[in-house]
Amino acid sequence: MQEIVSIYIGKAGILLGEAVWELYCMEHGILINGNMPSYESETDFKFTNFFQQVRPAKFVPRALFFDLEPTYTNKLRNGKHRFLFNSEQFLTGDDDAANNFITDRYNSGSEIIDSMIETVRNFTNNCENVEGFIIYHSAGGGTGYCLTALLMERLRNDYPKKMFTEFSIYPTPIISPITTEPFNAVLSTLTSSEYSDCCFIVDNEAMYQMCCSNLLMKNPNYTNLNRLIAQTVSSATISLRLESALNSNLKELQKNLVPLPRLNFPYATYAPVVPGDKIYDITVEQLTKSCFSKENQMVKCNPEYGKYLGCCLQFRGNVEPTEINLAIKAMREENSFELVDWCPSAFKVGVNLRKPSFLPNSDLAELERTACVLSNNTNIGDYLTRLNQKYNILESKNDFVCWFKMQNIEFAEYKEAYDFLNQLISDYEEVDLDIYQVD
Ligand SMILES: Nc1nc2c(ncn2[C@@H]2O[C@H](COP(=O)(O)OP(=O)(O)OP(=O)(O)O)[C@@H](O)[C@H]2O)c(=O)[nH]1
Ligand SMILES: [Mg+2]
Repeated sequence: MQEIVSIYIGKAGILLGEAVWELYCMEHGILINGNMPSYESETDFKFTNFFQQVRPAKFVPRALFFDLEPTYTNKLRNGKHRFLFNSEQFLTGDDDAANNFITDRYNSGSEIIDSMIETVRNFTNNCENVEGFIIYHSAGGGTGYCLTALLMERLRNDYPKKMFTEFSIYPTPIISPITTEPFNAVLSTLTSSEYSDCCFIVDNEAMYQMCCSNLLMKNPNYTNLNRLIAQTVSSATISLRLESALNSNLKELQKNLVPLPRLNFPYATYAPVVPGDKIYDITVEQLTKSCFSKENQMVKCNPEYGKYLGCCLQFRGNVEPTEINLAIKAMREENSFELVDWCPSAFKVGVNLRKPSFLPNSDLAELERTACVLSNNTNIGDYLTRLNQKYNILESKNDFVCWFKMQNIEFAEYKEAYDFLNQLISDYEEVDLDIYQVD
């Protein structure tokens, strides 16, 4: 058994975690108290890499929740999933970093970090052979950025052979008015490059627009966003939780998506995103096409540009392999996607025949088949350039810079992260132009 431990940090991480585990439980026939009524008839027990079996038909998520303050962990512990988790899976301080990286790092974060490491250690001691960690957090939040950075630095050191995957939620002023978030997001990108094998960017702006345009919501809230992200995360991880010929573990996922270690920022596209009240049937060809359309991307990047360094198309539900072959052939004939020349095997396809599950009162139409593309495409450079521009606008506003400059060391760190971001953008550009040099 190769266990995968999920870690949720800060408010966004924890609230997303709640939506993700609600969906995982439904998918594996586990009730909100951890009991599995269909235990006797279950045939595929691979999911126990995500759920610890504590009694024959009772399961506990392999998940940990960390925050500097207790509001959101308390919400989860006292909410409808209170019997799903144990108290050892939560650790909080009693502070809030108010989106301030420096306060976090040097005060509350450094106080709690040793206890976090001990919590992870105790948890992994109950596992046979942990394959790796999946870490969920916001890149813009003080805790989401800083505590994650501290934790990853320490875990990388303590678990050098394990895989580290992230789902990192990037900020947008449309839903969060906190002006310093692009600073934290730039820093977070550097941390992900240093410590993560594979960091999926989740852009809140793209998620918000998907809720408005595809799901016809007027004012989507975080619950709506999280439920949509959870659906995508579930498709991205289904091959890890059930027997699968494609991406059956974190190592293979990373190998398929990150052929060059520095360029480790893939994103996901999920389809179809259509409202729950719609009666909808979709052909495999339409489904495949929607998986490569801008409207369904978790990060807005122009799909007409860019080359794939890696691309995994994962179908779920009632899908025939012959239909898939025809759909891919049609796409190839349209010449609508381009792979980097040096990696012609970068396009992979997987199918999981189980019908996809949907959360109760799902915003999404409950369909017989869905698909998800995980891709590392040079067009992520568009998004990183926009992040860079946000950083520049912020930097040009003197108020913040004065404040940061007073803290010499920290400003140097911001500068290093900013330079790194520019390098990353130009690396992706060079791959696109086929002039990238591997060092
Ligand atoms: N998708 C999603 N984004 C969220 C959610 N909550 C907050 N965010 C985003 O996360 C960023 C703020 O980070 P939080 O996670 O709220 O804060 P934190 O990590 O707890 O850090 P502190 O500032 O120290 O409290 C902003 O960009 C928010 O838009 C959520 O439930 N879902
Ligand atoms: Mg917080």
